Amino acid sequence: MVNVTINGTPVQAGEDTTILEAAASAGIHIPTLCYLKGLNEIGACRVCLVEIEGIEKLVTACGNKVAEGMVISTNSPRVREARRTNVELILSQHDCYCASCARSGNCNLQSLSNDLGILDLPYRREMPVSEWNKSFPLIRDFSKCIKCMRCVQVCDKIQDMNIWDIANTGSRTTVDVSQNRKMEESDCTLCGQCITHCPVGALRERDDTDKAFAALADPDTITVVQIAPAVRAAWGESLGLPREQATAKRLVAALRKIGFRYIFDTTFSADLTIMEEGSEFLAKLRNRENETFPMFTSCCPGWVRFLKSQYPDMVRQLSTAKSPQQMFGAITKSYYAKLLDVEPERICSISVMPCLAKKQEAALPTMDTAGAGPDVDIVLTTREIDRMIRAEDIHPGELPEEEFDQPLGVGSGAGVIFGATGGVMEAALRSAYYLVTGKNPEPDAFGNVRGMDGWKEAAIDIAGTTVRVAVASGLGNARRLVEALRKGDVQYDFVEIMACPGGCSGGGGQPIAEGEERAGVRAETLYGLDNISALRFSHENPSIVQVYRDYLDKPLSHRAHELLHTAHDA
Ligand code: HC1
Ligand code: SF4
Repeated sequence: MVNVTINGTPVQAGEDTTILEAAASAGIHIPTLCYLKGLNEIGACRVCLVEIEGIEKLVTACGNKVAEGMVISTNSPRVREARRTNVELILSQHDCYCASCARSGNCNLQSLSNDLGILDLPYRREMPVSEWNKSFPLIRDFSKCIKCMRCVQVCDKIQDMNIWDIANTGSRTTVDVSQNRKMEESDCTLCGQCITHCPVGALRERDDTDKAFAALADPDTITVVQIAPAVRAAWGESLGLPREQATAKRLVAALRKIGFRYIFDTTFSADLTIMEEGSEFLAKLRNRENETFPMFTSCCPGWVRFLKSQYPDMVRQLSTAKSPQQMFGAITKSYYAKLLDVEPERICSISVMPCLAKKQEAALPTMDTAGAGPDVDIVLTTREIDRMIRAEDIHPGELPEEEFDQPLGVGSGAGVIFGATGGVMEAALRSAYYLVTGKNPEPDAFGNVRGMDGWKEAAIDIAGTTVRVAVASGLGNARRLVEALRKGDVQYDFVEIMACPGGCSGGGGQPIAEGEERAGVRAETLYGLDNISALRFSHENPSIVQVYRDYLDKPLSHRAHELLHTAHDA
């Protein structure tokens, strides 16, 4: 332990502690902009400058450690002036049109410059202008980039994709796609982690809310919405709703108020995925000698994109089951169009997802199974649906909860936990156990694949057969796992991978909580919902039983193959 004084207060801190952490431990807040604990501690923005007695130069609090006897000031006149000047210099190269920025009201730079009372911009310079293909699901606005390097670090260190790099020099320095490529030529997985870690509005998703409003305004169009599992754990965050109020049913009420006609639950088709993928896995196990293991889950389109570009020879190990989003779209434009007795062309199928890669997945040419255009016409992120709610001046906290429509609005707790890392595996094992033994396991029997660890493994006994499973989230972890498989260091039968750390609950389309990782808290909400659900098994979902009885026949049937499976090689 070392003893220091911060702003006149004696503080004890461990030897390896940064000044920033030592101050925080004493309740003294030092503003930061580029800092991300453990990931970006490079002091690029120079906002966390502090003064140390006896040292002439101001130093960054994030990049310097405490030492015995240090006398530190975080708010001396020199510090205040330098901090202010540094923020003014950052603003000099930043497009400050806050009113038209996706991050307005949720921007670290905006609040910082407000807090510092910066009311003039003394150092304005020309904004860099660069071309960007705005039809790509991920958009960079160079004029808003503050070169904090967070996107570079997240993409390199967490996702191991190295898509971003520093470009140009001097005052023209910026961050751009590495190796002089266009974004659409890169291997970007569209995980969106660079967006959720950007402190300003330099990165965002393509906005598709105008398409949704256009569908709502067309009297001939029937809008059918599906809400993804992880959205229910996060949608209220950026609307200021407490967790208890931000329920799925209150989101249903808000969407109905916007004017969406039928509102369903992706947990229904998560259950359908379990039936198909679980049956596929069991069929592979029965034919073990002729199959390649492990089988990989295929519901995360960021992971599917990753595998296609990084390990194309392993794409055939993906389950052929489509993701719940796409199964839902295919069922909507076939079975549900029949139930409504309308032409599928009249249906606009809209999904609300915690994810950007889902926008690209929905646009794949193979995802037009019903022959009525894309099975999912519009994909909106959680952030976009929140924006639509705000645009309509709806205050969900004032609305009573409303039920999902039927029959595609019923999902089990097993479907709900799809939104957390390990959830797909756990849900699949619950039903696989039933399909093999004819009996339900304890609903929590496979809970050992829960938790936020990036790479988890378990050996599960199903009627005397040991099934080796693994679960990874975050693409850096996915790469380590795949490399270990290829080297023969590990052997698994079934592997779940989600591109985003923590799974969909930490998805790149979720509300942005500056500097905070919310995936774990959101996952707890999902496990809580599963725990209190009257329905814990996908195979017991009455709507699933109905859709097989009336339309699909049985898992892996001819029609199920046509609608619910794909080769993933588009
Ligand atoms: Fe996900 Fe999925 S869980 S991919 O993480 O399999 O996006 O929430 O909707 O499709 O169900 C996302 C979440 C989501 C699909 C399901
Ligand atoms: Fe990297 Fe993901 Fe951002 Fe693409 S979306 S640049 S893979 S962090």
